[in-house]
Amino acid sequence: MDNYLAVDIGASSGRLVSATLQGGQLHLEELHRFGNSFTERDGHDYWNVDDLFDEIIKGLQKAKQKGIRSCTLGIDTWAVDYVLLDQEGRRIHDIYAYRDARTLHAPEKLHRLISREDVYEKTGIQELNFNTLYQLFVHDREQLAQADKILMVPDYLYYRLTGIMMNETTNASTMQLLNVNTRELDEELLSLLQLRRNQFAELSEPGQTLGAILPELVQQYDLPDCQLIVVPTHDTASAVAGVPSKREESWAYISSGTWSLLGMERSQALNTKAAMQANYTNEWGAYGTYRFLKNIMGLWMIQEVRREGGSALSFAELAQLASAETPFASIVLCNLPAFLNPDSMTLEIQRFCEETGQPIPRTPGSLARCIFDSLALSYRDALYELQRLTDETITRLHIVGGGANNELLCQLTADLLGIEVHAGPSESTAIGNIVVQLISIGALDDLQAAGSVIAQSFPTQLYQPRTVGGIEGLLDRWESLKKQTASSI
Ligand code: ADP
Ligand code: LRH
Repeated sequence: MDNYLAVDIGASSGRLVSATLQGGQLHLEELHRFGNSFTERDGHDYWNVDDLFDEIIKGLQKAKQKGIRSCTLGIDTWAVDYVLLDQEGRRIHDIYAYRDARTLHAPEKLHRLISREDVYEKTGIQELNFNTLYQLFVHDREQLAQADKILMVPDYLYYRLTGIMMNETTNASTMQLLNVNTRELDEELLSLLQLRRNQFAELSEPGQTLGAILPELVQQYDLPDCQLIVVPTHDTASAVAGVPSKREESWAYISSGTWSLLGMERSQALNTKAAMQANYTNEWGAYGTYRFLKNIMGLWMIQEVRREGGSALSFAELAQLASAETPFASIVLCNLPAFLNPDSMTLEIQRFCEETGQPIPRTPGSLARCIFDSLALSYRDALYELQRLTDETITRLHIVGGGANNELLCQLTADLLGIEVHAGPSESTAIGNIVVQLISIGALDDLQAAGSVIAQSFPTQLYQPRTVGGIEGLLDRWESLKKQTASSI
């Protein structure tokens, strides 16, 4: 039987999943799971990519122990973070985590040299201060000049396994350096960063076959023989390829994990001024698609509150406690920069509630409730903006990713947005990674066929919208909070 392996590493956890396709049904098995987080050192936040590489090796060893002797393999991770390599392919710095504060004011500085409008027209990518463009802009100039190659994190993991360098397009688009018209790195933006085109590798599209795992690694660690296939290496691109939609009706998605990414799949970029003002982005997807979406602060907020509480309660328990709380007692504007990487998320939420004259949530249940209510209100704004900007009426909302397990948040979303929510699969990212491998080897025709197979293989949970009591008053409170506080990420 043919085996397809996916390495999917999000900002909060990673996993290695194996899949088989039999009789039009996709079967998944999780072989290995591990935590992921950044750590602070000397005032900066860094990822530990060596640990991540070791976890991939452990996962591959488990695959071999399970009897998988040969397979295809794809890797996806979160976006925007990068690795500088010298001529020998060695890393020349530690890998900054995108929440590191060094880029807080980078956009203002860069936009003294080129306007925000021009960058958006070229790239279609929303301004987030942690985009690679801004990270490279504030990176040590000498180190940048020394860099022989600049790879994104998943490109680097592919390189460590195969010895082959590439810049995969879905993740490369989040650099905010790709030009939507030429579909290449933009020369003007490169020269603003004092970079040369040859400091990046060739762009590779999802679906290409890259090569085998290096024989010395196979031998040293006793790994299966794997052919690495280029998948959508940006986790959100894989998550959307993993949505169980036949892609016929007008559907939108929320990829619900550390971030909530709410948007639509489109065949063209929509880089108008209105889209820019609403901070919508056009990230590249597999097979020429674009993800027109918005970043919403997402479950990062509950991850941090849980961590600060000593992780005594599971996410399921926190959602359970939240269900028993009074709805909408306190709400916060999730996309405020204050919530991006605060010293304490709990204190930051409490401070916002105090300053806006709302009850201060003090228990795990009331903090969780405040987060879920506020996320659902943010989704409501984003969905209305999405319909306005695309001039489409959305009839179906898919929620995929770990957040699809959160019944309270899924129901709140259906209720506040007044739309049918189809929740699941929670492993859509690994699934999207795998279906691109299947398309690549010819076992599936295209994303549409993949959507049908996913829908048949992974039943979703349906949430019908219900009436929300006192909605007018709630929306008035929400609007007045927005008027009080202008800036958002
Ligand atoms: P990422 O890929 O960004 O690391 P995931 O897609 O793995 O994120 O989603 C992780 C999130 O899913 C957790 O932060 C948690 O909020 C949510 N989650 C996972 N399982 C459950 C559950 N059983 N109940 C409620 N929430 C859950
Ligand atoms: C989600 C994600 C998102 C990016 C952010 C950096 O994991 O990749 O799409 O905006 O992390």
